Amino acid sequence: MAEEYGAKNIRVLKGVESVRQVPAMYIGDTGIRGIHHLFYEVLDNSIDETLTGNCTNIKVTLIDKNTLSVEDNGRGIPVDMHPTEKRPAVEVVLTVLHAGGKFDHKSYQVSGGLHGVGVSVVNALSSVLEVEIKRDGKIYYQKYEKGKPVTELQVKSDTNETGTKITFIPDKEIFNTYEFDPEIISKRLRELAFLNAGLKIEFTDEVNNKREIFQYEGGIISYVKFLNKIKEKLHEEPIYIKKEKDKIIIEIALQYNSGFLETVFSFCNNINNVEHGTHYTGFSTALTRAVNDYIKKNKLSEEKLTGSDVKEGLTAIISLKIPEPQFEGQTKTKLGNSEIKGLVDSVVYDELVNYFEEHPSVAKAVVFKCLNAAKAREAAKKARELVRRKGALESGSLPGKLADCQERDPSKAELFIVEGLSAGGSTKMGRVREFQAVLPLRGKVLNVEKARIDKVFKNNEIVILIQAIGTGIGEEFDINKARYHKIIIMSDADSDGNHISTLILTFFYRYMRQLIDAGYVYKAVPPLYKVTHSGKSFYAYNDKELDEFYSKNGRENVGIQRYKGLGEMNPGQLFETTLDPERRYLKKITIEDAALADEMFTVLMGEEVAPRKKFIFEHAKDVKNLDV
Ligand code: 0RA
Repeated sequence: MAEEYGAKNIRVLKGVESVRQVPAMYIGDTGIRGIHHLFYEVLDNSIDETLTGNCTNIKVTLIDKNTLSVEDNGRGIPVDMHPTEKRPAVEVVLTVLHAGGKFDHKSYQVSGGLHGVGVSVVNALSSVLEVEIKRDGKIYYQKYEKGKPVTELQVKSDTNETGTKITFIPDKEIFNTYEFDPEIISKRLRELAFLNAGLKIEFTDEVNNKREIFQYEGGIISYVKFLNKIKEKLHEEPIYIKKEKDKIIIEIALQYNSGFLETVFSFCNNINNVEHGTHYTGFSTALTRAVNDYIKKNKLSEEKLTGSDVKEGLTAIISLKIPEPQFEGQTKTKLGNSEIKGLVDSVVYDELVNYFEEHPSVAKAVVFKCLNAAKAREAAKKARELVRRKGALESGSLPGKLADCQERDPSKAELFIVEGLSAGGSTKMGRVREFQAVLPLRGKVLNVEKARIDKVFKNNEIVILIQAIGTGIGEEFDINKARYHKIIIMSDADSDGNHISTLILTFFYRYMRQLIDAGYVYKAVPPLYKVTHSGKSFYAYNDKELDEFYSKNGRENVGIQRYKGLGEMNPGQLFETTLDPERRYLKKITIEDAALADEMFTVLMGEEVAPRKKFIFEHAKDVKNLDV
């Protein structure tokens, strides 16, 4: 008996050690992504209880910057003795890699990619993990450190509830970043609430004293409405499709808006498939065929629409549940199951043909919109050829306005996009020429909202920007040709500055989104004040920093210089505060930041009056500096 116990323990230790030796193999990396991966992993288990109809409520609490807890009201991890392991089942689940079989209770697997590695991996990579289980009338508790139990499974008290609560701290010996980001957590929770209609998710952020509750009875229909909230819709209600076949559940919601952008998110088993996959391809072919058939049948045009024509202004969520998904691609989230393409294609085609028959006014509005897109496509092709003939999109030819750096390795090179020629001048003088390039842009660039892609290509400042970045655009876009891996937007905190940075972000969001996805786009954060006190001076980057200074030193004999614009700083100051990698603040632009810029743009520059007023009202603080 003793020997058996020993052998089993060695197996556990080996498991824990191998995870701790090569953590990246299990969770991708050991930075900010890695610790959030731990969170996703724990959360996946609770979501799985939801998928099997056993859980209605999930509570996530950020207890301090390093400590997160996830609680569900599911069945609770089993606590009975494992027949062969001779330990409580929960201990097996939490210590044995891929516990598998009976204890791998997942109905819709997420393995195959980086997901689904199991909670034992989270345990191995946490300095502390505590589990609390409500089951069989009792509350059980056990504590682990670095994947090893440090207490027995103990009964704490009685209860008539069921559920599991896991609290963990990522191990500082493993991770080089270990602070959770409430925005990343919140985004994922909202997404999961949309994807699982009715599920209630509460997020309590005790660090910032905030609470959010996500619950959407409409599920992905609500998601589409949310994404189209401030857009002008072509039809009031999203089109909704739901079909189940051979344990595969297909759920799709779509709605057109009057814009030009495709916003289609694909999911499989609640995982966002950023590179899409066979479900998206099936959907895309079905949509194209259904629209083309409708045009032909009703003799509306001779034109044959392409896949991109029918996706202009389309907002859609594709969400599939598949028992055994295969994931591939760079991000290991591209759905690969080949049988899914045909299945989704036939379901979507049948449903859309019916829908168009029953809703002729919607069908006509969609067809009209798609035919317009086809015309624009032809125009864009001509415009792009014109630009190419000018040599602008070819690599090798660089714009004269660009003060390039000497560094040729893109991962070490930075590009500062600076508003206005005078700030551009100081930046050129203050920069480190070895690896920092400067591109000054003139005042107002162009209104990307009203301009279709053909107009965008004709704008000189935009062409220069594309040239400098080096990736090309549209079908020719190639992220590997990016000349800089840090593209830093530097603008004043006034109305013109905000305008130009919103505009550039909107442009990136719509036409070069991969730059944002790759994490190449940043915003420089120049200081707001220079504070001088007792012969020393320092910079305050926001009002909070200034207040903190006041509360330590009082307000007597303090000199304050408020910077209104970058132009007020001399090249030396600009270097110290905004350019020097050792001292500057940079904000990495996420896709959400860019989407917000796009939203601002749509509302502030677009034509719809009512949402514009509403938006300005709701975001009065954020937009006070924009000229409207
Ligand atoms: C194994 C088996 C069963 C449930 C679970 C694990 C389970 C794990 C986690 C992790 C977080 N929350 C969870 N909830 C449940 C099935 C139990 C049964 O059949 O009663």
